[in-house]
Formats: sequence, C-alpha cells, structure tokens
Amino acid sequence: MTLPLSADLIADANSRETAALDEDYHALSRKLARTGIEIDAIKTRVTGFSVAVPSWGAGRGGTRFAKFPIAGEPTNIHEKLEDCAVINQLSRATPRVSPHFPWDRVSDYAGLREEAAAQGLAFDAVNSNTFQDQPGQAHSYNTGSLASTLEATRQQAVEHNIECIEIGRQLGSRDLTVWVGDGTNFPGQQDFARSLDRYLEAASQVYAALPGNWRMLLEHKMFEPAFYSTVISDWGSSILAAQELGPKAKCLVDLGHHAPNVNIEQIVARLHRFGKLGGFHFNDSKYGDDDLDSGSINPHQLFLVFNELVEAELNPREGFDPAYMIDQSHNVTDPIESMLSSAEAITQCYAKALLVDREALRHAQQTNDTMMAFQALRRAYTIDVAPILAKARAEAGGAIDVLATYRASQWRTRKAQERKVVGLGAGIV
Ligand code: PSV
Ligand code: MN
Repeated sequence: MTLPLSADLIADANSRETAALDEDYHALSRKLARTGIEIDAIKTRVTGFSVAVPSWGAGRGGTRFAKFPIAGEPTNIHEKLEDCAVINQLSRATPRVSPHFPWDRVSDYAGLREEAAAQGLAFDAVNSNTFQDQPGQAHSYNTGSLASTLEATRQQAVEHNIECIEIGRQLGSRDLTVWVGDGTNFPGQQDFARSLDRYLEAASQVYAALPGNWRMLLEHKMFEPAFYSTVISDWGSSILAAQELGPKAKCLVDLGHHAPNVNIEQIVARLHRFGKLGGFHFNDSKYGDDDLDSGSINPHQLFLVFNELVEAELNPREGFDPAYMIDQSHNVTDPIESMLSSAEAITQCYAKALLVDREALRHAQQTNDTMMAFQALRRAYTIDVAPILAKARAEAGGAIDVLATYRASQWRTRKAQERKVVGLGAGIV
C-alpha cells in the first residue's frame, strides 16, 4: 500500500504531542473509571467506527451564484481518491469513498477499485444523478426524472440507476443511494398522487435490478431544486416508498434536508423502529442544505442523533447496519480540512453517546424523573472525549493533531503545482 503522506511526517508531528496526550488520556481514564467506565473499551469502539466521505466533497462546492476554486483542487476521480486517502491516513476514520455517477465515470472500474485499495480505500454507496443533464443526453430531466410525466425520461432515469448498480458491483459497493430533484415550484404544476405513483413504478424497476445483498437507500429532501413540493419530501414519504418497494429499500437521512427545528433524532428513532434506517448523510446547516462541517452549528443535535444510533445498536431490529457518510461540499474552506473536521465531530458524538449511562437514563425515564433523564445525557455530552479519539488515531498510524499535520504536509501547495486549474462556474462540479 502506498499512502500519500510520509509516515515520518506524521510520526514526527505526533512525537511533539504524545506526552500531553498521554497526560490527558490518563486524566480522562481516571474520571471515567469513577463512573465504572473503562476508557480502553470506549477507545476500541471508537477505533471500530468509520464514516464514508463523498467523492464530490473533495472539491470545493459553490453556491448557485458562484464557485471560488482553490489551487490544487482535484479535477477527476483519481485526484479525488488521492485527497480522500490523505483524509483517511490522518483521521483513520474514513476508509470508504462514496462515488457519484456520471461525475466519477471512468472506463475501467476494476482498475479504479484497485487504485483505491492501493491507497487504503474501498467504495461505499454509489449515488445516481438524475437531477442534472449531461452533454448529449437523449431526454432532459428539466421536468423530472423517475417521476417524470414522460415515459422515455423515466426509462432513461431507471437505466441510469441500473447502470450505477452495475458500476457499484464492480467497485465492491452494496448500496445504491437515490436522491431525485423531482418536484414542483408552482401550485398545481403536478398532481401529488400521480407523480408519486410514477416515482414508485420507476423505482420498483430499479429495485428489481438490485443484486441479492444490495440495498436501495431513499434520500428525502423537502426543497431545492423544487421549492413548492418534492416527490420524496420527508421521512414519511420516504418510509412509505421504502415499505412499498420492499425489504431491500431503506431510508437515508441527510441532516440538511429538513425544515428548521425538526426533531431529527426522533425521525432516526422512528425509522429504526420500523427497520427502515439505512443510512446517513452528515453535515450541518444554519438554514437548510448548507453543507457546513458536521457539528459546526449544532453539535448537540449531532450528539442526540448519535444517542439514538447507539440505542439502535443496542436494540437492533432487522439487521441494523446504517451506511454512515459525510455529505458536504462547502465553498469557503479547504475540502480536506472540512472533511477532517467533520470526521472528528462525528466520531466525537459517537464516543459521547457511548458514555451515556443507559441504566440511569432508563430508570429516570421509567420513574418520570425528567431532570435526571436529561442529566444522564448532559453528563455524557459535556465530557471532552478528544483524548480518546487522538489516542485511537495515533495507535492506528494517524495524526494526533490532524489539521496541524495536514498543514505541515503542504499537500495543497504541492498539488497546486501538479493539478490543472478547476473551472469557474456554480454548483459542486
Ligand atoms: C442533494 O442535496 C444531496 O444531498 C444528495 O445526496 C446528492 O446526491 C448530493 O447532495 C450531491 O449533490
Ligand atoms: Mn445528501
């Protein structure tokens, strides 16, 4: 395996941090031991935790107004993989990449899989794209894709999804994530029931093409590009569609796809209750699908989501095995730094959720002791778990201080000399 950064650089940076980390880890171990928690057991769980990164997140996103590329940004899937390998080498928490087609199209997928493996990476869920037209495409998606009123357009969207499954098979994936931009901007523009019927009929053709062990992850979103209505607008539409399609269809929750103030942790619990929680797109937002770093605006919500996910791990239903993924592509930071910051925030919330005294929580809930139930969560949330993560990373060959080590590597400056300049324009590609 050839990893992108020099192991000496990481070891060198770590050597300057080790003494302080050991002190912090020891202090935390004594604090946790007082409540009967063995720190090494938590570290083992943290080591076993991982989250996939999106191939498109390796590039700087844009708004619909503009994109401001940075020098050294990746220009194709090969360069994106290199950047994802940097993220994983430093964080040791992101060993899988979720590709998006046709953005990541190549002629040799077996070769791409080997190329990724040589850098310590595998492929996660494949994402189809029927929300954008491609040059030379026979039928436009400007009025919809799987729910289009036009039979030929629906068929084209079905075939694209089936092609994604085929590509994913070659890449070693086992999930197809389907998000469609289908919806309306004007009242009366489409019939709500008929468009859902068309979506279900087309989606069932995609479902029928899933290999035996595959899952189809339905991603809901209540707005953008359609703002009056979307076909799979919320978790309710998503779970109904998943139930209608069959057991291999599950729901995927993207944190940025809800109305402000929606109780997303409750949605997680509901989907799990019915065995339909299939995956996550982590990010954060002030308004909607802002694609901010995970936990940057509302770290407490992220913790509460993980509290439900740990509950679900402890009480699994129908093979609970969610595909955890970051979905972000922001337009003002270095994407590698943002994904490092998100991976850290996500893993921190997982670790904090593991620290919740579930017995105390259950007892307080059962006896209607609201304050103690709340405090059971609060106590875990306020513990600084950073030393656990840093120790787990360092033991796996990663960096104690991921951002400082990344900056010391001068990766982006070096890539700026090798890579082509990314074009201007708007949007994420
Ligand atoms: C849509 O906003 C979304 O969250 C879907 O996951 C897409 O595949 C992704 O963003 C990239 O556009
Ligand atoms: Mn998403």
